[in-house]
Amino acid sequence: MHTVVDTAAIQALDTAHFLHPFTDYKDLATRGARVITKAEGIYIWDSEGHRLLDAMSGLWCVNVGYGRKELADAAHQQMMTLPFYNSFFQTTNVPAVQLATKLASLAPKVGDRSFQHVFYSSSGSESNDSNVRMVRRYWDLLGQPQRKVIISRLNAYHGSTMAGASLGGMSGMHAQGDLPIPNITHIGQPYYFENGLPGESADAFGLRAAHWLEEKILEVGADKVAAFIAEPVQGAGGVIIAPATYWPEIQRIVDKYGILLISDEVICAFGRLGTWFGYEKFGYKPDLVTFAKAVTSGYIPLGGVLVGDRVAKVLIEKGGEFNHGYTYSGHPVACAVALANMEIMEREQLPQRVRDDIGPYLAQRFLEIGTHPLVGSAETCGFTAGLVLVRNKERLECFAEDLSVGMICRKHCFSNGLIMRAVGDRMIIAPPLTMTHAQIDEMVTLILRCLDLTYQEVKEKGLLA
Ligand code: PXG
Repeated sequence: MHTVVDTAAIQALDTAHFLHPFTDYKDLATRGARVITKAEGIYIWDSEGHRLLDAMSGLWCVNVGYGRKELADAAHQQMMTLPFYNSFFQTTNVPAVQLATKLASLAPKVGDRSFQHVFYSSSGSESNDSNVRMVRRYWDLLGQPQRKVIISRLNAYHGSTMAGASLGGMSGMHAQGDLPIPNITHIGQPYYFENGLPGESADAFGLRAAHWLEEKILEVGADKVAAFIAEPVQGAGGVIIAPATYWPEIQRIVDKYGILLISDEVICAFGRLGTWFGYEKFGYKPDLVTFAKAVTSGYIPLGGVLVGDRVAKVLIEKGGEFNHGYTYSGHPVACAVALANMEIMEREQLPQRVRDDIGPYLAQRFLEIGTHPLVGSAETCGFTAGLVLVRNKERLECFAEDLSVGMICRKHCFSNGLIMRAVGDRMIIAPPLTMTHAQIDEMVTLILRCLDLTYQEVKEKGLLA
């Protein structure tokens, strides 16, 4: 299907009527938005006919790739059967029940903890708002209403609603929103490249970073802490992968103080790390698991929380109404698409494929990327990866932030048919899990070309050291 679009006309209407998320409106109005018109497999096309390899899966969403007829068919069929009904007043619908059952069967049991229940929303942000509400309800029901404080991490991303942005550790978001809301506090992130001390091993750093949690618990007062929330791998923060020692020590600490552990897997669930869920990869035991994005491969909005037995048991057995929920909680069309998406992932064994085949292959190709003169560190975890642009490779010296070298690199990526995200000077990818080896090679060739072009540009500008 060829889509003909009058780019200038759409751009003018875009500027006139559409306020985009996270956008400098004045700046966008001067250049006009890139109009994306169609997608197939791992590629997207803009209205000028340029094809781009989408190494970000939309925005960490399209794990099964674009153009899956099965997902469209599932939506069509469900819309013709029951396009909507709410699940408030003691009603339910078949796809919502089936999906909750499916997710409960996919989420691995860890130790004595399993996930038998799902609370639905339509996004990651809403799901984390639900987490705040649910965690507080849990402690209230247990007669410990003073346990209100949720500890999170700096540079975490947990969404953009008032609670989501508060849980997140993005200083720019806090500054604009008078955030965080009360009873949310942050510790440092386990980012070895930036926070490791000279001579300190990654493992020693991982333990030190985990101990920040214990220090914060003691500072707040152990009886006031309700939960700790973290992403298995920090996605929007720049694909920050904690050292191996981090998660076991975090688990020891949350167990010691009896606080709930929330694993925000909006990015890491559904095969991204080579497992169905991120906690599985690192072997920790969350009480609540946030999901969204790839649950439908982004084809339709859906989010939610896997509620572990510890929390579900209290909510159910103690009774009383939980005064929280959304019009679209358990939306039948979204759940039907998610079920079809799970079927594709299971049939094509996408998590296993990431673990045993394309993940290791990407890791191998990233070793090569790591040797590039502009790259200070290059790491992968499953099928996501991050690299740091540095002005001096030997001394691992970073560029000044205001030079925005990451944006220079991103500009070259766009011009060369590659979608790669810049988080400061970290360049990151999270491609569809359907990529072939040949497509990984094609992506790596593009990445290397864009790194070369960036290197040349910063060299010419005299920015290297
Ligand atoms: N938690 C995590 C871990 C996320 O990555 C959210 C919650 C919020 O989800 P919603 O559906 O409300 O957007 C996210 C979203 C980026 C980027 O630039 C990442 C996200 C959203 C927007 C941009 O990498 N992640």
